[in-house]
This record gives sequence, C-alpha cells and structure tokens, in this order.
Amino acid sequence: LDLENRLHRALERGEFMLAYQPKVNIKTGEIKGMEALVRWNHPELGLVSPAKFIPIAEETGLIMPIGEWVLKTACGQNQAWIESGLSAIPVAVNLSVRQFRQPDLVQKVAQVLEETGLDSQYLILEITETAAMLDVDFTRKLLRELEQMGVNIALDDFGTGYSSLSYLKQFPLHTLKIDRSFVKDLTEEPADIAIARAVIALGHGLDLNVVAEGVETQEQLDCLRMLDCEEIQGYFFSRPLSSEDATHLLQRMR
Ligand code: G
Ligand code: G
Ligand code: NA
Ligand code: MN
Repeated sequence: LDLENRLHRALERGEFMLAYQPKVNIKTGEIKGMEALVRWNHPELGLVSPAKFIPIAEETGLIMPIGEWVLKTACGQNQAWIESGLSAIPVAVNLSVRQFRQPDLVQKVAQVLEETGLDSQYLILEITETAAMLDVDFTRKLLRELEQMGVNIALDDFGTGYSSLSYLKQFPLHTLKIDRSFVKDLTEEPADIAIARAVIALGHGLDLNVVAEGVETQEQLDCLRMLDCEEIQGYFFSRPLSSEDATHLLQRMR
C-alpha cells in the first residue's frame, strides 16, 4: 500500500513502461508525432495512473530518475523507428514542473540525444502553461537554450493556466495544445467553440502548430476541422498504445 516506498524501487524493478499516443493531421490523416506517456505496472495494484504517482514522484524528487528514464526510453524508441524507416516524426515527452526547473535540464537532454543518437528535431518537450508561467524570465532563457539545441517545445493544457498573452510571443514555442476540457463539450457548448476558435487564431497568428487534445468523436473532429485546427489527438483516432502496437500502427500507415 505504501505507494512511495514502492515507487522508490519501481525503476530498478523495471515496472515502468511507455505508451505512445499519435498526433494526427486532420486534413491528411497522417501521423505527425507520438506522445510518450509513462505507465506504472504495479505488481499488486496493476496499472497506476501517472495522475496518481507523478505528484508523489514530484514531492519525493523521484521524478528526476523517472523522468530521465522516460526521456531516454522515448528518444531510444523514436531513433529505432527512424532507423527502421518507420518514422520521421518527433516523439513528445512531458516534463513536470520540477523537471522543468532542474538546473541541468539542458545538459541532460543533450546527453540523452547523444546517447540515443536521436536528432534534436525529432524531440518535442511538452511543458504545461502553469509551469511556463511560474517564472517567465527563467522560462524564456531555458526555452531559448533548448531552441538553440534544435529541440521543439509544446505548451500543454493551454487555456487552463493563467497566461499573460504577452509572454507567449517571447517564448520560442512550436506548438499550442488546446486542453481537452475545451474539447469535451465542444459540440454542445458555444463558449467552448469560442475558446477553441480564439486559441487556434492565436496560435496561427503566432505561427504555431495547434493540436487539440482529447478528441473522442467524429462531431468534435468535424468542429475542429471547421475551426481550422491542424492536428488532433485523442481516443477517436487512437488511445495511447504499447510500443509494439505503436510500431504496428506506423507500419500500417507507411
Ligand atoms: O496518460 P494519462 O492521461 O493517464 O496521464 C495523466 C497525466 O500524467 C497527464 O497530465 C500527463 O501529462 C502526465 N504524464 C504522463 N506521462 C508523463 C511523463 O512521462 N512525465 C510527466 N512528467 N508527466 C506525465
Ligand atoms: O496532461 P496531458 O495533456 O499530457 O495528458 C494527456 C493524457 O490525456 C494522456 O495520458 C491520455 O491518457 C489522456 N487522453 C488522451 N486522449 C484522450 C481522450 O480522447 N479522452 C480522454 N478522456 N483522455 C485522453
Ligand atoms: Na502532454
Ligand atoms: Mn495536455
């Protein structure tokens, strides 16, 4: 029952795995990226959601070794896909607040790219709007260093935090991800349509790629297409997949 004790040994016991969820171009149906999502297979409890264990990992600092394992595994998997001719798309890795603020993040990322052989253009780091806005001077400096390395940045869960929009233009971002809370009732809620339309226009105005998360139905997809959103992610196209299933999907889509 002691999740924290168990979490300490989960890495060495090989209890983590990554699931991969595709991001798809609405117009062409092409897979444009894969987001890596960590899964913990607890021997007694079964699958424990990251929503449950990431906060514990954040508090205890275990997020550092776990996050490094996630980064290394995701980059290694993408490099394997690239080498086998299956992919020329980026893999996206989520960073928690504490990971984002670790002093040696840039060196860690550079080291993992070197070790796995993955070119930096095939890595996207997803940071939440909330993490980005905690200390905008820090964020600006860090994102510029990552940009210089060639790593792209996605702003995750966009619309749920408090952005001062003037900061957006100072951050070298690649992608805005519309949070799934706005997508959920998109077809019934005029307010959500207004928000999605505004975020898409903002993204395009800033020359960013816009991805809608949590797309579960054809109606939501049609609505997002009408709003000129370019990419979607969600159960409608695919749930997060095991690496084997993600490989099969890439083979079928080739
Ligand atoms: O995959 P799922 O919907 O269960 O994820 C729940 C939450 O955990 C989401 O907010 C997601 O961003 C986060 N998450 C998933 N994988 C990772 C990861 O590898 N690192 C971090 N920091 N967060 C993750
Ligand atoms: O916080 P973040 O945006 O990284 O969270 C991503 C999580 O959202 C994934 O871990 C995944 O489990 C979940 N997710 C992905 N697609 C859908 C979807 O279509 N519906 C719902 N409810 N959750 C989704
Ligand atoms: Na994410
Ligand atoms: Mn998100």
